[in-house]
Amino acid sequence: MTVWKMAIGSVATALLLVSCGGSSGDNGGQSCSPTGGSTSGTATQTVKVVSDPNTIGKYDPATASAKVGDTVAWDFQDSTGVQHSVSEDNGTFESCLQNSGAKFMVTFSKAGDFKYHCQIHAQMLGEIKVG
Ligand SMILES: [Cu+2]
Repeated sequence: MTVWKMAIGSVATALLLVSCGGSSGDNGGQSCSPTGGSTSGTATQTVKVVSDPNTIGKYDPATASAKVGDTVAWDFQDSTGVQHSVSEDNGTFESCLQNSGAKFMVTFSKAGDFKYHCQIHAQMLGEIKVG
């Protein structure tokens, strides 16, 4: 985590000022800074972020399992032009709103069930079970 904080050092102050904790999705992503992940790396598995006629968007698969040390990539592929985010319920990771074509990768260093959602679509829910 220390390395990541150094990487975003220049925006850390802004992050604190707006307190974008990612817990409730309080804005349109304008002042959101991604945290807890990266945009490049080697993933052990991929979750697609795609459109869905009933829920406006969905994670595919919605539930995935991983081992400690695995890296999960979210591949933003909503061809309808709608933005989505990957926001862990407790703020462990936060992609902020992204357009199709973006990637967000998270390496899980401890076991647990990591539930996440989309900032702007309440019905978009996903979970990574790490064990
Ligand atoms: Cu969404």
